[in-house]
Amino acid sequence: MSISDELLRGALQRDPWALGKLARMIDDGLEGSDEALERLHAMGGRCRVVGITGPPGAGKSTLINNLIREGRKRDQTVAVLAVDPTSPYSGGAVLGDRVRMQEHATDPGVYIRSLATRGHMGGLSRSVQHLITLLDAAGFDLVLLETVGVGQEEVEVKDLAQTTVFVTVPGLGDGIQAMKAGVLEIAHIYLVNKADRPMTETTVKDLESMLSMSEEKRAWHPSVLTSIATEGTGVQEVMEELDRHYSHLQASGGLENWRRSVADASVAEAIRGIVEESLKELVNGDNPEFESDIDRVSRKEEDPMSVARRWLGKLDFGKV
Ligand SMILES: Nc1nc2c(ncn2[C@@H]2O[C@H](COP(=O)(O)OP(=O)(O)O)[C@@H](O)[C@H]2O)c(=O)[nH]1
Ligand SMILES: [Mg+2]
Repeated sequence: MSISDELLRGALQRDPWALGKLARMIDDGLEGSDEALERLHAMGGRCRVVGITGPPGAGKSTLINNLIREGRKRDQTVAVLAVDPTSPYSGGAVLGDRVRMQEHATDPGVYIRSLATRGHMGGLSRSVQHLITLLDAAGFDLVLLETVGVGQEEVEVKDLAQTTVFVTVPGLGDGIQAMKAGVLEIAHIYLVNKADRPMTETTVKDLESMLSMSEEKRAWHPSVLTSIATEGTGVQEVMEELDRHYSHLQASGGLENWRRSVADASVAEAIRGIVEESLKELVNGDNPEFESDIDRVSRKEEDPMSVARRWLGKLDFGKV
């Protein structure tokens, strides 16, 4: 099966079924996906991408549910990509969560997709890049990326966002541990959710002093906000801070830098994909010359690096 114009048209009209199907086809690298991505790439360039990251249970999905509502109030179309195995969108959470999300299930201005952390042909980051290209072309104003923020792949995914919100809860614990581990050095907004719990003020102060200790002189000073996502308290302020950061990006040239760094990552990812494809063909291809080189390496007559270099010179990447 190849990607049809009809499917592409459906996706561009934000039909959830068409979006889901096209996303899967692109993910599987089906015939026509390169061409589809080429067309989609040219159509986009306007959407805002916001990363929501933080430890499991901090309230990211609940916050996102509220941000969707705020976005819709402002007449924005909103898409959510949840890279979180415990995300309620995937049905992995308690019933109550899923019911809450139902609120947006029939709204044509909202699209929610859950991504497993494994099983993407070219890795998670490439899948998310392609999905953002698709959602951007389809005219979504706001794309919210939910990640738990652990592991290299997720850090790469986080870098696809223009603004990152780090969600934590009172009492430090996991959140600060994650930051100490260096996984989450740079968020633009820090949010202490579950502010209905004790220790909220202490946590805010701790975060603020941690941020002020960071030696680097940055043009953007991250603020620490609080929220009670289950009640919708503080969500408006998060939305306003998101706007403030976006204006800052526009004024400081940060948006251009972001576009360039995403382009950089996408091209690198695409090159990696092409090389991997060629390699797969070679290894599966029963190529006697390749097999004999493998034999030579196994007999220690030649080293792997020299053989690899020779083959890289020989491969016809243009064919992939
Ligand atoms: N007390 C309280 N519970 C909250 C708040 N926000 C979310 N929760 C609850 O915390 C749990 C985890 O929330 P969820 O949004 O799934 O967290 P995620 O794993 O970060 O996406 C759920 O049971 C929510 O109802 C809050 O502000 N206060
Ligand atoms: Mg979640």
